[in-house]
Amino acid sequence: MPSVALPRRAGRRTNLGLLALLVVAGLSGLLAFGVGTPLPSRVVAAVHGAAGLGLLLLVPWKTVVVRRSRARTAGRRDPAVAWALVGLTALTLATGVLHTVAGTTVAGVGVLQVHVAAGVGTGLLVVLHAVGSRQRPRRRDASRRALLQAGGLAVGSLALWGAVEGGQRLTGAPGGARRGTGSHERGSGDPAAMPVTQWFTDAVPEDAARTLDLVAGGRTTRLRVADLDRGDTVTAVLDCTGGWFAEQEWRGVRLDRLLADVDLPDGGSVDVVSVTGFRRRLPLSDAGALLLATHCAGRPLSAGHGAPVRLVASGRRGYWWVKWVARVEVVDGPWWLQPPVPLQ
Ligand SMILES: Nc1nc2c(c(=O)[nH]1)N[C@H]1C(S)=C(S)[C@@H](COP(=O)(O)O)O[C@H]1N2
Ligand SMILES: [Mo]
Repeated sequence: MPSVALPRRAGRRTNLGLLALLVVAGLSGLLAFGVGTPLPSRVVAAVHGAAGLGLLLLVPWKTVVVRRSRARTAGRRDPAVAWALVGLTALTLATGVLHTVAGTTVAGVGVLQVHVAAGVGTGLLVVLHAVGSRQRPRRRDASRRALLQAGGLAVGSLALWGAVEGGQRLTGAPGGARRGTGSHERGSGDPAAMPVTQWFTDAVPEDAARTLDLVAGGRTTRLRVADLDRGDTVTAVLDCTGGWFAEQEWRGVRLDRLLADVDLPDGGSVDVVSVTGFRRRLPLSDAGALLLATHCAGRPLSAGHGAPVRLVASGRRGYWWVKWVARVEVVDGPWWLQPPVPLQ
């Protein structure tokens, strides 16, 4: 019987290894929504992929652990949570890999949306499952041997991730051309081919604003959208957390130019608010890198892409790029005083 060949401690270590990988995968997955600049997003995506794939390395051991504990605790513990956890973990992993190799949608379903939902569910079940089998930390968990095993698991996970990524590049699979964030290219230089994407809380409005209210120092100035095309251009990558990206040339007015005549509070922020109510707050210190765009690739924005004016926030993920902007308001408060992702 295989259980004889597996010492007790190995069972405990398998579980700890799985827990560690799940925690790292969950945290790096959350973090992936927050980073948009090349190096940090590459590191976070690599750690996320490796932690997920690393779970596969422990499947043979976990199988033995489960068999043994079933024999020991037969009928005493409700296995429903455990099996739901297996199912959701498998779904999360499968959709993660599917997104990597196949792209953003399969049969009309957003693969990454399913991945995120299944991942959140997995996180909840991990908590339930771990509470049911709570363990105290033990001296031996930090023994030389345990640390070597943990290091081996980390190296093995990264190697598996490297093999998947390298394999895609060698075979010319679409996943080989992904950006560091893990996103697939969709419609660079061709806005018509770029997806129209809303955050799960929002929809394309029937009527977009014709004017933009600039609120600063207690005064509101109503600007005509036509006056916002001042010829400032920036080439920037829109990278949606739904798993696609596109590079475009955007044209409009840089936010620091728009605010040139305004008294700006030290350490203040700017609220960029859509007609739909969708909003993001950004630090004023970024104003030189932010653009209110009326044009994309030399043509006026389409309704779906935010006409008549949208925010272009280079280096930030897509949900910062507020579309259908109706109000720009300078505020004293810090930018981080808001939900980390849009909730309205
Ligand atoms: N008002 C508003 N702006 C928004 C969104 C939204 O739902 N509402 N979605 C954001 C997200 S998540 C992305 S990825 C980009 C998508 O821009 P696109 O539709 O022009 O490709 O718009 C951002 N701006
Ligand atoms: Mo997005």
